[in-house]
Amino acid sequence: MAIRSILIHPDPRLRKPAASVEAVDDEIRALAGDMLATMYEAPGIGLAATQLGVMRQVFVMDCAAKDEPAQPMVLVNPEILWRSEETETNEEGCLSIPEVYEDVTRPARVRLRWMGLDGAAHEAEFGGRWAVCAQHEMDHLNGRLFIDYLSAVKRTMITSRMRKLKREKARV
Ligand code: K1U
Ligand code: ZN
Repeated sequence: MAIRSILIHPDPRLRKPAASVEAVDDEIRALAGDMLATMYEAPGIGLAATQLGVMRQVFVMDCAAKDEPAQPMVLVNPEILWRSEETETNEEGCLSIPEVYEDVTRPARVRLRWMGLDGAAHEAEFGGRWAVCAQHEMDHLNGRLFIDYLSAVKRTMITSRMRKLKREKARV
C-alpha cells in the first residue's frame, strides 16, 4: 500500500465526474488499499478517488468513533437510492481544501447501493457522521465540493487562500 498525494483545490480534476468501474480487479483493489492508507495518514474520515486524480467511482470512509474499532469501507460505483426529508447542519472539512471548516446542510439520512471489493452489490442506510461523509464523497465523485454550498463571496475567498497555499508549497 502506498500513500498518494491529494489534489488541492483549485484543480480541474476535482471538478470532473468520475467514470464507473466495470469490474473489481487487482488495479481497483490496489487503488482501494492506497486510498485507505492515504486517508488514515492524512488523517481523514473519507477520501474519493478523484482527490488522487483517479477518475473512477470509488470512495473510502471510516467514521468510527475514536473509542470504537476501525470500520474501513470501500464503495465502488456508489449510488444514492434515498435521501431523508429531514436535514442536518454539520461542520465539514475537506482534505483537498486544508484548514477550512464550514457548516453545510444536507439530508440527515441516506440509503446507498454500491459494489464491494468482493464484486457483490451492497445496500445500507447511513445516519450521523457516516451520512455526512458519504454525501461529501458522492459529491467529489460528481465534481462537486463542499464550498459549492457556501456563498459565492466565501467560496472566492477560500479559493484565493488555496491558490496562495499552493504557491507557498511550490516554493518549498
Ligand atoms: O473527502 C475528504 O476531503 C475527506 C474529509 C471527509 C469529511 C469530513 C467532514 C465532513 C464530511 C466529510 C475529511 O476527512 S476532512 C478531515 C476530518 O474531518 C477529520 C480528520 C481527523 C479526525 C476527524 C476528522
Ligand atoms: Zn472532500
